[in-house]
Amino acid sequence: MLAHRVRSLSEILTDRAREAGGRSGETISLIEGLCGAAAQLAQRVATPAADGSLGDYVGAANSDGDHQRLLDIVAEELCQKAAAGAGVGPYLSEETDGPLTLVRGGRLALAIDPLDGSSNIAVNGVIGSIFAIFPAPQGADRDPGLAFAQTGRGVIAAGFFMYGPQTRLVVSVGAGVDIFALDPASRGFVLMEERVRLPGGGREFAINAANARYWREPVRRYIDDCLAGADGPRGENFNMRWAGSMVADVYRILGRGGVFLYPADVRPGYERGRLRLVYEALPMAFLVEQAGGAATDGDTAILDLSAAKPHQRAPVILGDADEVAILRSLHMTPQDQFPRTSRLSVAG
Ligand code: AHM
Ligand code: MG
Repeated sequence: MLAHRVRSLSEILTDRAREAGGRSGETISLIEGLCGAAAQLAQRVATPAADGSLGDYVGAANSDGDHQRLLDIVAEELCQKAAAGAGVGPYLSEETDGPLTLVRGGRLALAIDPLDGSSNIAVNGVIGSIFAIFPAPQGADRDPGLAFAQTGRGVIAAGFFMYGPQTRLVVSVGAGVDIFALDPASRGFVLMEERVRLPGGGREFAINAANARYWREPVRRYIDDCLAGADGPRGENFNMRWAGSMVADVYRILGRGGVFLYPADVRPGYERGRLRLVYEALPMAFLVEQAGGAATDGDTAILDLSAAKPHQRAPVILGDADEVAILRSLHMTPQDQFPRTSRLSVAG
């Protein structure tokens, strides 16, 4: 009998890309390059620095006005180097002022949040790197921003690394979602779970409830109904989780369902929520759709959105398709005609 041979990340992704009907070689090389960067980053995160300072601010503000921490800069250098090594043309990162051209004539464009959840660094919480790969359109050498003005339907592949108890990669090249874990000894990523599907029926929501007083009515109503639990219109108890790190929340949702929300609210600057469309919302929406879930900004499917500005924000509601449909229906309801309960809104 033939011994069972473990398939490598590249073999699995090659099969998936064939299934998705896309060109695969360059995309898979880029994902492998990012795996190398993530392995180095994971090692850096796991190693106590002599000065204990990975979460320290280093002064400069990034594109969004957030002050950069040392690990933000380390992550950006590793990711940008990996992208250039894989021949990426247009490159956009949370840490760059705008789109760059790394390699002229590069056929792939990379959008990346090199270090997501940076407020978790100092508390040894889960952090991650989120990426989306697009085709570089014609004229991208002259204007790399063109690559990131496509809607999410242009995404060829997306994924995120999660630096938690284990370092994991959640990735899709357009034919389902697979999860890999980093083996620190070999520095290789081994398959953990293939063709991940949201189980459906999740009864867990993730939202920063400290912002409750700023929420608009649709979100307030949805969360009120969840909080009312078995005594309320939903007739079931809900649980709440908020990791402060989108990678950890989305990872949990891929495993056991539920919804994640970072909605628009009435605070100045939060009219389109907090998360960035191109390198946070689009890749997560791509993964969640590939796993059978849904993602909306309240009106439009996230993957149908395109960015007018590279660092544009988008309200994000993603997870179980049924729950996302309830939230969308609440958003579509004129405020003066609000249904008494969200259950009524589902029923019609
Ligand atoms: P970052 O890229 O600056 O770390 O911001 C994104 C993070 C997400 O991971 C997380 O869901 C959200 O910000 C948390 O925001 P808040 O601190 O408002 O709860
Ligand atoms: Mg981020």
